[in-house]
Amino acid sequence: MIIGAAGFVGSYLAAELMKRHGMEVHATKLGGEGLAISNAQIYDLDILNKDEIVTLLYKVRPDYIFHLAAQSSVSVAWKNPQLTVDINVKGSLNVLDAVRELFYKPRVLLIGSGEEYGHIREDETPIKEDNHIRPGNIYAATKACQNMIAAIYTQAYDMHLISVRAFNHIGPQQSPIFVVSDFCKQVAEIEAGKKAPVMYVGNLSAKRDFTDVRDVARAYALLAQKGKPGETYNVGSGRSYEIREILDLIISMSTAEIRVETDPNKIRPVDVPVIEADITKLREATGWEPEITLRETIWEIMEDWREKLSAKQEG
Ligand code: A2R
Repeated sequence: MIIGAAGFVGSYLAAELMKRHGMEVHATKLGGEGLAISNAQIYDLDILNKDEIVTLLYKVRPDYIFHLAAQSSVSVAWKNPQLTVDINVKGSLNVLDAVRELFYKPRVLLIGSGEEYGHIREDETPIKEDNHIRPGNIYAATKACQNMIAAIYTQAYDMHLISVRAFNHIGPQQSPIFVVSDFCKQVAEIEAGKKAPVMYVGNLSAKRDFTDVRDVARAYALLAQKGKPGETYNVGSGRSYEIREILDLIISMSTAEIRVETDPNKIRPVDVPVIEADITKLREATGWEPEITLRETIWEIMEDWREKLSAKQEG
């Protein structure tokens, strides 16, 4: 069962579980959201309502639960901390309490974030799971809280809860509020003549660890099966790139003449200089390695935006 499957990761994870692992997938979405996954059962579920979760779990009786439902935006978390705490802490606790009431013990994968580490010092890079966490925003604090509750519940109630800390993931269909999708969308708009040939960028010197969403989905499927309950695993590529390098790569994939300008709105007040995951623990537990290169992913994201824009023009 995938809880919160209407977001970016959900349909990639569903495809991975069905195709590579032969699993029967049941997926949930919020009432107002649209979601179609072929061969999967879809249910409406609001994780703020624990009784709804209990009823659904008794009906489906999943062996594995992937809990993706979240308020996943750092900027929305600043604007609406109450909602973020409700969904990410109370909602996750509802899921865990519902699982605790079951008569059997499914394996549950809880998705946290590399953001939990907060300001990473240079000597802590690449960062390991047992490093100090110093969450620097409300989103990060809620995910750190989810992680702590999972560790406590695993011990106290002998539950099979596995936590991950996911680093930046990218791929076709991601919202353009995230940097790579934003840059690719801007290039596609310039190519389509919908925008002046100027790219607006934020801080280009930050280094981040990017992984293709399909590689991330593969890691989640493996960790749900092979991860150790009560443990936390980083999911990233283990390598960081400067945003400037990514920008150059994206621009090199276009024949358009593009000028680059800084947009002060895209500069964050505090930005961590380098975020890079140590993925030794994930490798050792599952044998996972990233398979899709940054260049391949970026090319697909560009093509996806080009198609979307030309479909719009034709329509
Ligand atoms: O906020 P919306 O309308 O996009 O819906 C999100 C949904 N969601 C909920 N589901 C059930 N009950 C709720 N009360 C509730 N509130 C929000 O969870 C969205 O469809 C889904 C999460 O998807 P994304 O925000 O696209 O996250 P993504 O990229 O799929 O990442 C999955 C996980 C999240 O835990 C992130 O925090 C983490 O990976 O990085």
